Amino acid sequence: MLQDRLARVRDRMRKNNLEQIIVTQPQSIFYLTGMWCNPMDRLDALIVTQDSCRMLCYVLAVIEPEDCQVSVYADTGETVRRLSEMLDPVATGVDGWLHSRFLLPLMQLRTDIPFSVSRCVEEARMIKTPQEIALLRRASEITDSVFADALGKLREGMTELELGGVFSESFERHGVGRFAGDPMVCFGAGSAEPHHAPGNARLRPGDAVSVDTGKRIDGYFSDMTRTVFFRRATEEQRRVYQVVLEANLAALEAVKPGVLLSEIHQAACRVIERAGYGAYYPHRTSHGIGIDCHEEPTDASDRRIPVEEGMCFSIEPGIYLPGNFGVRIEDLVVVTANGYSLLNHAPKDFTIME
Ligand SMILES: [Mn+2]
Repeated sequence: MLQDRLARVRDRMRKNNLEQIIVTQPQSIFYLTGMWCNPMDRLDALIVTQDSCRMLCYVLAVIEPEDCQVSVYADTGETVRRLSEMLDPVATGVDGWLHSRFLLPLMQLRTDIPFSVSRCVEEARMIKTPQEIALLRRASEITDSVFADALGKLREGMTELELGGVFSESFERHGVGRFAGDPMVCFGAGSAEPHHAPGNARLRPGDAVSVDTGKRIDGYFSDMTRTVFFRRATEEQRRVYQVVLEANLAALEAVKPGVLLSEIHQAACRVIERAGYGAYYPHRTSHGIGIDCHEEPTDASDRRIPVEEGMCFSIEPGIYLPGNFGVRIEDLVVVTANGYSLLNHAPKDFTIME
C-alpha cells in the first residue's frame, strides 16, 4: 500500500465520519496500491478502515499489495456475500463505481450497516503529490513533442483517421502504446463538434484542423488540444481563433489557490461573450486530470470548488460554429502556491500549416 496516500484518505474518512470505505474504481485502487486490477464485469473491492486494508479480488488479477489482506474469488458467484462478510458493522462509505447490481444485494445482506456515498479517495486524488506532478509533467512533455511531430505531417486529401494514425505512431515512437484513447482529429465542419468522432473526412485547404489527444503514460494522463488551419484561413477563422486564445489566456490568468473553478470558467466566458460568441461555447472550461483523463475537480456552475495548490486540471475554452468550423485550445496546469505552472508548451499562436 502507498502509505502517504492512504494517510490522506484516512484523514478524509475521519472528517466525513466514515469508519470504513469500499473502493471499487480500478483507478482509485491503483492510487492506493500502485497496482492495476481489471475486474471487467466482476467485483473487485478494497476495504479501508483506520487500521486495516483488505481486498476482495478476482483470482486471475495480479494484484498483491503489501500490508493488505487479499481474499481471492473465482468465477463461481457469491462475491457479494464474500464482500458482505468482510465488512464491519460501522458507518461505511461506498465509492460511486460500485454497481447497483452489487450494492443493492449487499445492502440487503447487511441491514446493520449504515451506507453512504464516499468521495474520500476522489478528494485525496485531487491534490497531487510531487511524484504525481512529475509524472503528469512528463506525460505532457511527450504529448507536446507528438503534436510538434504529427501536425507537421498534414497533407491534402488525408483523412481524419489517417492523421489520427500519425499521432498514434508518434506516441509509439515515444514508447507509448495504443491503449487509452485514440486522438480526436477533426477537419473542417467536424471541428465544430466538441465531441467529434473522427472518420473519413478528407483534409482540404481552408479547413480548421483541431486535434484533442492525451495518453495515460506511467499511470498519468496528458490531454491537449491545438487547432491550426490548413494552407489558408478566413477573417472569421482568424477572429474566432484570437477570441479562443484570449479566453484560454484569461482563464489561465485566473488560476491561483482560493479562486473557485467556476470563476476560472467565468473568466473564459467573459472573453467569448464579449466577442459575441457566448452561444457557441457549450461546455465547461476545466476538468481535473490524473490517473483518469477526467476526474475531480470538475468545474460545474452549481458546485463551489475552491482551487488548491497541487490540483491539476485542464483549461480548454472553445467556440464551435455548427456546420462551419470550431476552435479549442487546451492546456493542463498544476496549481502552485501563488498561481500555476503550465504543463504544455506547444505553441498556440495562430498558425497556418502548409
Ligand atoms: Mn480535456
